[in-house]
Amino acid sequence: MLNRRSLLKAGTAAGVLAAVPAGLVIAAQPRQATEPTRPFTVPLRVPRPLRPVRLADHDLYRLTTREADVAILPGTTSRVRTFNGALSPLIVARRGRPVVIEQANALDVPFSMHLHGGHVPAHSDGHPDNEVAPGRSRLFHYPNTQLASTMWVHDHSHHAHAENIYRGAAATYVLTDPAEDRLPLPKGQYDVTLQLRDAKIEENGTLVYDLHGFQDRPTFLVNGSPRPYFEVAARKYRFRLVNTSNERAFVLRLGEGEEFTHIATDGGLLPAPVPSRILQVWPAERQEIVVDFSKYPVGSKVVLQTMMTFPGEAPEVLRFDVVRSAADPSSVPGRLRPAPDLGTPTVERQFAMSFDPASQQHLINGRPFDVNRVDFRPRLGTTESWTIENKDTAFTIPHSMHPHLEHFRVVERNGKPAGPSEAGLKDTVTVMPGESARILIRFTDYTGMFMFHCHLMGHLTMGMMGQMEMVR
Ligand SMILES: [Cu+2]
Repeated sequence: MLNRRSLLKAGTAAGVLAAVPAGLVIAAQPRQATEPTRPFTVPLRVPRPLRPVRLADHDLYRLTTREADVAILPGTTSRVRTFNGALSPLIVARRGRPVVIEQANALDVPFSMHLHGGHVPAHSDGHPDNEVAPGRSRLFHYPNTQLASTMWVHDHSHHAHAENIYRGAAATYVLTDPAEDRLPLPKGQYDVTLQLRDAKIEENGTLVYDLHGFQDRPTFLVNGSPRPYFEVAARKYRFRLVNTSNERAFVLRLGEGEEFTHIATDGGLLPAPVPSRILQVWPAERQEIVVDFSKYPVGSKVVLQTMMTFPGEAPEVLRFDVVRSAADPSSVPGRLRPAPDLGTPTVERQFAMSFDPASQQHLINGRPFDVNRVDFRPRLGTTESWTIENKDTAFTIPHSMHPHLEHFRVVERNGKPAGPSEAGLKDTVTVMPGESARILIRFTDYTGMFMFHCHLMGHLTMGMMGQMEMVR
């Protein structure tokens, strides 16, 4: 029998998850007393891209990881961990133009920068062996040879990473390329990054962190603002959603269940747009959509809400206020980017994800993370087939798999072909209890040690990680 304490340690609430595959009902519970703000009183902050130092062959950014007092709830400030003093900063990079980030660590904990979704050499991947100690600095090299996509930057120092992410240190990293630029998708001010997450913030502004407190984070933040509103023109927008939560999944619905267009996932554009009314965004995932506000009269207010909530939580995430008309030369073409051919797999691997109540650890193939163990060694130039099985039917805990370095394709869910919304490149796949996913992953050029892990940060902290060494 699972008691409350072990459930908290384990991962999530059964009743909540049961709603996901079964049919997604709107939570209609009363407002929770611990939620200190009313929704839609704060405007959305839209980050401007950080300005690099432009050198001959790369763009240089200096990011200082440090604490800062930031206004989140109206009338208060919250002590958070940041890059350069701000929540949700944005870096925009260009395919073929390398980025170098000099990270100076002014926190009192180690920090190891990881570009989530980045195809980067091992020395710049944020392996726990490459932690930047307090008071030290280090260069991270991002070659940007991969296809356009929305990525994000967060800590990967083992043990401190969950708290560093929770306390706010998360940057969005958008990579553009000429092929995507040529498409008539919404651009400029109509292309907006939205970091989504949950938090527990007391009325005085104190941000409360508890490794096991995932059921008590009732305040939803978008780019660091609590349930904000965003004034939009009556035209199409591209939204790049990045879930930077430790454990929270967002199951998003627009207005009364109106249609939007799903255009991209973790690794960039889908082969073709997918008309959608529901969008799941699991921790660390990116999902991109185009919303056409021209169907709403000026003066309309359209609420984005999540349909998977814990009891007592308000479902609202963000409100779009349609305040003006505007010309709209943008469109969503019927073909976006061909699905890459990852080749024929010659190696098969199984990954059983499970929680062990005796040791209170989360395990992959029965073992917790050990930095002195290499779990396997993929050969460069080969394609592998990985089957990820979530064995946690007793605890109804979702798990995900995030291999560093290479994107993959989800080819099967529970033995059946995956759907069109998973037809593009992914780097994080979530698997529900008792279910499985099969992915194809091809190892191309970089050798060295890289991590793979569940991206529910509590699970990762409690052991659900391994390492693979790419070899020639
Ligand atoms: Cu997990």
